[in-house]
Amino acid sequence: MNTLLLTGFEPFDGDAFNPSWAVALALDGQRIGGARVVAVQLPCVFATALPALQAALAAHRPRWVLALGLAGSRSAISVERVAVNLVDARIPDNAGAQPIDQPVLAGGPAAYFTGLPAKAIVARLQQAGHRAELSHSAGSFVCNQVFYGLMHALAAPPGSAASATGGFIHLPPLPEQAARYPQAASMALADQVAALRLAVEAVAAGVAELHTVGGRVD
Ligand code: PCA
Repeated sequence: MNTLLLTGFEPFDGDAFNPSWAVALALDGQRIGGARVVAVQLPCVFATALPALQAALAAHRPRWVLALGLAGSRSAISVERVAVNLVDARIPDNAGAQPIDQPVLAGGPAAYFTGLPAKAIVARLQQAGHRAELSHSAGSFVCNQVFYGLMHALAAPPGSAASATGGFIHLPPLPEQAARYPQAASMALADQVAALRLAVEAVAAGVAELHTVGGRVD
């Protein structure tokens, strides 16, 4: 059975929770559609997040990769469409580093698009009653760095098939985090887990991207 690597982050900015790791852990070891889910936690540290991701890719050789992170200002599950080659940290990471105006990868392309069928995932989640939306910016903190590094790692060398399909999904805060993120509506862990199960199912089933004409999915 093919492996789907599901990554989540440790808490950051002095918080005690990160829904991205709670959701990944809840789905760890499950068989969803044709995928066996393996959860791996990534440090919220610029210097070590990508090496940890690379190690997980090498150890598990996944067919699919879904990287998750918290977006404290968002009220909906946000399927990210584009990773940019930019690090511009608003707050220090968990090692106290706060890099400003740096590339993720010197000399790399300006951006990568997700490999996920982003609109199809959003549509499925919305049909199931979840708050879900497309996002065109994963920010410029550790999540975007991991998203960019993931897409770079998965980019097929010329003439060869891509090794895995992957992308990034941001999650809203948990109810326990509501006071910390008053600008967002929180979402219960059970709902986040149910939504991500649907997303995993869609990715593992290889659903085609939706191209709506006149009926935007957002
Ligand atoms: N969210 C942060 C980093 C880790 C996380 O879960 C971000 O959006 O960059």
